[in-house]
Amino acid sequence: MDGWPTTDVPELPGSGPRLSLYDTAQQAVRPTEPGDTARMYVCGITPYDATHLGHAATYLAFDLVQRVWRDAGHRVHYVQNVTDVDDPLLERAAHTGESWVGLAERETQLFREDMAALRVLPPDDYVGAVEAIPEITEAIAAMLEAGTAYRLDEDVYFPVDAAPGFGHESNYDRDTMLALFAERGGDPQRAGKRDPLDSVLWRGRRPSEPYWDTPLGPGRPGWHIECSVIALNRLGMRFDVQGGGSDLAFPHHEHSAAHAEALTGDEPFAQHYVHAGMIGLDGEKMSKSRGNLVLVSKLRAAGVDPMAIRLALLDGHYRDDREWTGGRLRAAEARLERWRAAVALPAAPPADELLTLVRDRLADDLDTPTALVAIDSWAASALDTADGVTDDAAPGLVADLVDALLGVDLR
Ligand code: 5CA
Ligand code: ZN
Repeated sequence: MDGWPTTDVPELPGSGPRLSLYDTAQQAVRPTEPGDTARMYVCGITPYDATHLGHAATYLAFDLVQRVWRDAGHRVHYVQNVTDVDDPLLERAAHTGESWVGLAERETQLFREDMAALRVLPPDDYVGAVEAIPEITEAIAAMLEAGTAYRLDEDVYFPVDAAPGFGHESNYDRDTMLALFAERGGDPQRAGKRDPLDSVLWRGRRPSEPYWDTPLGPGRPGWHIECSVIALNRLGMRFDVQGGGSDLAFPHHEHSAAHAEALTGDEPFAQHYVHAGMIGLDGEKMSKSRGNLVLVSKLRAAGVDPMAIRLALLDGHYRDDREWTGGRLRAAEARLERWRAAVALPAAPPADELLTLVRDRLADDLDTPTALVAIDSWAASALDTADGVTDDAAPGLVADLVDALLGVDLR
C-alpha cells in the first residue's frame, strides 16, 4: 500500500559515528553493523483507532535510527506492515457497526497524515497483512511440509519446540511468557495444542469473520507470521533492526523470529531487537483498548505545532516508560521558540562542536535528552549577544543538524 510523503534530509558536513542500540535479545547496548544498506523492520499499526502519542513516540525512535544511519553514510531499507485484519480491528468494527475494511482504511490514512506531519520518514515498503496473504500462506504451507507447523481443526499452529532457542529474544522465563501470552492476544488455554505457548499461524474460517480462500483452506493469517513473512521477503534474514514498543517483545517478536528461523533454518531473524518504552497517561499505558488517549490528530487540529509534539516526545529516552503531561508540550513549545529564534540570527557561536556532540549522543543508543540540552546551551549563548565569537554559518548549520538528525524543522 502507499506510504506517506517523504521530507528532505539535509546533508551535514562529514559523517556521524556508528550507531549503537540496546538489543533486548543480548540485553546490552551493542554497535549496529549494517552493510551499505541498513535494513530495518518496524511493526506497524493495527488501524482500529487514531494514532496516539505512544505510537508516535515509538515511530519517532525508529525514525532517529534511520536518520543516524543515514548520517553515518548508509542507505536504509525500511519496511513496515499494517495489521489490517486482526481480532481487535474486527471487534471494534463489530462494536460500532462500521465495515472493518472502511475502518482500517480510514485509520491508516489518518496515521499517514500524522506521520507526515511529524516528519517521520516513510518506509520504503509499506505492506498490509491483507495484501500479503499469498506470501503468508506460501510460508505456512512450507512449514507444514517441513513439519514446523501442525493442523488443529481448521487452524494451523506453530509448535514452539520447532524453535530450539525459543525465549532467546525476550529472555522471559516460562511463567512470564505464559502470563504475557494470555494478556497479549495468545490462546494458552486452547485445547489440543502441543504446548500452551504454541501460536496460531492460520486461523480457519469462523462464522461472521472475513476469510480468504487459499491453498491452506479458507481463513486468515495469524499475527506473528504476518511480520515474519513481510520482513523476510523484503529484507532477508539477519536484517539489522526489528523494532516496536516494549509490549511487542513477547509474544510478538519472539514468535515472529521463531517462525522465520523455523521457515529458513537460518538465524538470527534480526541482529538487534529494539524496543521503545511505553508512554503512559494518568499512571497507565496509553492504549486504544483502555481509551486513555492523547491523539496526534486532535493536537494538530487544536493548532499544536507538530514540531513541538516531536520535541516533547524526544525529550525523554526512548527506552524509558514515561508519563505524558501537558507540561511536556508547553516546555517543548518554549524550547522550539528559543531554537527558532537562535537559528534566525544572522550569526551565532560556532556549532561544529555541537554537531559532534549531538552525533555522539544519538549514536549512543539515541540519547536524545542530552542532545537536546546541548542544543539548548548553544541556543542560549547565541541569544545572549554578550557572548563574543560568532560565525555566520552557525545558524544554518544548527538548523540543518536539528532537521537531519532530530527531524525538527526550525525554518
Ligand atoms: N500491528 C501491531 C504490530 S505488528 C501493533 O502492535 N499495532 S499497535 O497499533 O497496537 O501498536 C503500534 C506500535 O505502537 C507498536 O510498536 C506498539 O508497541 C506501539 N505502542 C502502542 N502503545 C504504545 C504506548 N503507549 N507507548 C509507546 N508505544 C506504544
Ligand atoms: Zn509486527
